[in-house]
Amino acid sequence: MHHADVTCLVPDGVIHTVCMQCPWGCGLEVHVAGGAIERISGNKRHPFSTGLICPKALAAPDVMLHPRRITRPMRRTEQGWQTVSWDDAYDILTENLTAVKERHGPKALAVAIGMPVLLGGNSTVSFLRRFCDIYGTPNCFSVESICFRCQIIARILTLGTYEVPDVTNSDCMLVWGNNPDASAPPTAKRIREALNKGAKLIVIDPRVTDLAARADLHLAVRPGTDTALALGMMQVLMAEGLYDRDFVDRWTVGFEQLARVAAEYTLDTVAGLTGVPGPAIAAAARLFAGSPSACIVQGTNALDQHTIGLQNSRCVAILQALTGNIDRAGGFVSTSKVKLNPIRLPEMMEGEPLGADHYPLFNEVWGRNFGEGQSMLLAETILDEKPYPIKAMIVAASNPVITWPGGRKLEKAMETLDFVAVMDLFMTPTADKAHLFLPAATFLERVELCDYYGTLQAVPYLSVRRKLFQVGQAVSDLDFWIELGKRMGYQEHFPWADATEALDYALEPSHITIAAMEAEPEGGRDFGEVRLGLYQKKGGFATPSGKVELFSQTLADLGHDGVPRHRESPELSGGSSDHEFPLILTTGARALHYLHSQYRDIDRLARRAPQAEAEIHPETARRFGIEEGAAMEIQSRQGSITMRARLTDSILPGVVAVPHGWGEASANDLTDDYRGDPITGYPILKSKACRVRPTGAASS
Ligand SMILES: Nc1nc2c(c(=O)[nH]1)N[C@H]1C(S)=C(S)[C@@H](COP(=O)(O)OP(=O)(O)OC[C@H]3O[C@@H](n4cnc5c(=O)[nH]c(N)nc54)[C@H](O)[C@@H]3O)O[C@H]1N2
Ligand SMILES: Nc1nc2c(c(=O)[nH]1)N[C@H]1C(S)=C(S)[C@@H](COP(=O)(O)OP(=O)(O)OC[C@H]3O[C@@H](n4cnc5c(=O)[nH]c(N)nc54)[C@H](O)[C@@H]3O)O[C@H]1N2
Ligand code: SF4
Ligand SMILES: [Mo]
Repeated sequence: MHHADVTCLVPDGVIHTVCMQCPWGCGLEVHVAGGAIERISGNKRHPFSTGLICPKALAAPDVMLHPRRITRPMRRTEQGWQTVSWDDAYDILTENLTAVKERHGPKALAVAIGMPVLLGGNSTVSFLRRFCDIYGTPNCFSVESICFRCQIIARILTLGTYEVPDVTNSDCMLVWGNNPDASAPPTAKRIREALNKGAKLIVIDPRVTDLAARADLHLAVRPGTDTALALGMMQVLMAEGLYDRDFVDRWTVGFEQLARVAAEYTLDTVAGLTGVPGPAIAAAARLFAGSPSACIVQGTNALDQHTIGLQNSRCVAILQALTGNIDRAGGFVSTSKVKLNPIRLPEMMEGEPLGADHYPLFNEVWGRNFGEGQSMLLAETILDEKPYPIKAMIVAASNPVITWPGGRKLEKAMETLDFVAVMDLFMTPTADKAHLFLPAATFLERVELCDYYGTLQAVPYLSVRRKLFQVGQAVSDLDFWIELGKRMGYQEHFPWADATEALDYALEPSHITIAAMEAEPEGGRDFGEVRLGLYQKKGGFATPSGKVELFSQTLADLGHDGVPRHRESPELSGGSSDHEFPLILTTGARALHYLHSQYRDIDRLARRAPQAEAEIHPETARRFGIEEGAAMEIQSRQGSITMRARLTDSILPGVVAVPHGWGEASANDLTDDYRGDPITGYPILKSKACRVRPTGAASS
């Protein structure tokens, strides 16, 4: 890419926009001088991020202007990649999509999206799905098959809505399977502010994270045993009468069933399962229940990617309810949502997505349809052509060959497809499988409506992402899907000239326009409210029973545990009793400077952590002859990779933590698309069996 291809679209000055270098959407100030970015700073007036900025955001111009960035469409030919015009690219797309639909029906098109599309906000995703609805395919997939959706479903099943922790006002925070200093800086900032005001902190994590080191209590749990730990805490609350009896009596169903199960989880039993000493479990239960307000700050995938993924998250919601910390300041709260015109046209789509039969709750809970297939079925379906053929795929903003468990299988499956288009900034291992490459705009080159702060934290705020630059012929994801709709002949349903017009249509019921938002001095505006005491006002919860469901009839009717129970990961039987694969593998703990497979070639980020490192306790390392800094082979039942060993006593002995997103040593070569959680079909990425040996050592 040549810098001559960069056009600045805004006057010199300070422009407010929303970061997308990771999922949190912090408010940024971009200082533009002489048509270029002079510097970027945090927007102090953005109520979600309050001025925070992290190294990834500072590197945004490096991504935008990266020499390896691709900013023109390309088609694959026998001679290699060849640049084509957008007109040609749309012709190739419409020709292939039309042919696939004629030959195999609309379901034969799969669309897979990653985080950067999800972060376009609900409206960007909805416009993309509107395209799929009209085309007729239900087969939309996203990273939510492995991330976040699981806990949303669990909270809805338990509380009727997705509620979030009100960290700012909390007296006690339980940070569970979450290292926000790496993965969620705005949350880390809020937690530290609450600590400085005197709040208590409990951390449940097999590693001593920075917050764990500061915590009043750190429970170093054996991966995959969190439900047992939670039941142990519940058992203490019940035995000692520490739960909120009034709330439980008036507003919950299933207490007796829960109590019967919890009674089985005595401190001795739980200590045996989890490795956490009984007194620490009791102390955590007492501290959590004894605080005037308390909230659980759950990570967005560490508790989900297990056989008991959904049940782990059910436990989180149940502990909130048992202590009465629902719709209450400092507990769990929800915010009102901005009113948008409906964008989806589900009545036009044909049938249900892959997985709707086996994982009905992943598809829909009580009429609330999530509109996604279970991604872990995709590779298998393509390869086996069962229950029907999938023949074309569009990948937008995702690098599943590296980031999805079973990515190599998907890579093979993609090679068999009639047509693959990938929209990205760079030539990734996934884009390398495409017939057509579509150049995407970075977040500095696109208009979007960021309406998710209420779902991430209790901040009812709307922000607009601004288009500051045009780089080459890069197009924003939203603009692409609108234009593709028109080219496919769906003008009637895509009447908008561009993203701004489409978003203005979406915003109509709220009487807000993108232009009005852009004119706001702080780059966005408040809407609605944090809804405290909602269940009292409404006289109940949005569940079938109208109460918090400690026992879930919906789960029981589908043959699952109505009350959560510990279920061992199929690969681990009682911890380290497996002689062949004696260690526990957890993958994907976040590193501040990277986002999944991204930024490895952004110098200012990569030099902070130039090499992939797997964490292992010195005692465990000694047992297997592993030395600090040496190359170590990690083998699971599915595969093996080699990674440098980092010896640290801040990880539980017997556990190996492998980061994901590294192309040369992909954690997902150790995982597969086995759908470990019977409720959601989530894969197991955090409680697998493995073994290690120094590289070069003879195979055992
Ligand atoms: N810098 C950066 N930020 C990111 C991302 C990134 O790639 N880079 N990714 C973003 C995305 S999409 C997501 S989903 C989030 C993920 O965010 P989180 O899911 O919150 O992931 P982490 O913050 O790494 O915290 C996970 C913690 O869980 C611990 N853990 C592992 N297994 C278990 C277990 O079985 N039980 C318990 N209790 N703890 C366990 C790990 O040791 C780790 O400290 O981060 C987001 N933010
Ligand atoms: N083993 C293991 N695997 C994991 C995890 C784990 O914990 N362990 N975590 C999982 C989780 S939680 C998630 S969310 C997934 C993430 O999986 P992905 O979403 O596949 O993650 P990324 O590597 O960030 O891929 C994003 C791609 O989009 C491109 N891109 C960036 N901005 C834009 C844009 O604006 N438009 C378009 N079209 N492209 C853009 C980037 O160049 C990059 O290639 O990874 C999962 N993989
Ligand atoms: S934490 Fe950093 S990368 Fe993530 S949105 Fe905020 S500033 Fe951007
Ligand atoms: Mo994620």
